[in-house]
Amino acid sequence: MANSEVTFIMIKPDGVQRGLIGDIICRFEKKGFFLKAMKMVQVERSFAEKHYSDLSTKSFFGSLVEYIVSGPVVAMVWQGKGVVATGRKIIGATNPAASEPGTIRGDYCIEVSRNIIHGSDAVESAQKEIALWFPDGIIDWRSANHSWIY
Ligand code: FUP
Repeated sequence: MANSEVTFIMIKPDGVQRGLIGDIICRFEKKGFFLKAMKMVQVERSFAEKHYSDLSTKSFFGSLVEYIVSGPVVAMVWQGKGVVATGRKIIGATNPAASEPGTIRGDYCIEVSRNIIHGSDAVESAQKEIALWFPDGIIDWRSANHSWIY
């Protein structure tokens, strides 16, 4: 079913330290997406390297991994119709200099290396990332709001 699409969203260490967790959750929730899973965790270097394995040849890979392991992150699974693409729109462009005001990155950050949040870029990568971050699976629940959103 289209409205069962899921994406992986991570609030990075700077987003956690700056007290932006509530605001970020609020934006996804008010849109009509459902929070399916959430945990706060500080990951090991090898885990961060696995999450960002597609970027391992990039010059910024080392500093990106340093950044992700520097403090706790909030890992979440959000569900809803088109949540992967719409989630990316809510987040804004990778480089905050190019993110529109009104997006999370457009409103709250300046540097690409401190861009506070991650969102899966495709349905397939979302599946991969959810399996990596939530290896024990997630609770299968359906919000009572479902019939009001759809
Ligand atoms: P995104 O999908 O928006 O997270 O973007 P990428 O997968 O291309 O990049 C992952 C992360 O690498 C970004 F969120 C921030 C970091 N990055 C840099 O630090 N420098 C760059 O030039 C590009 C990305």
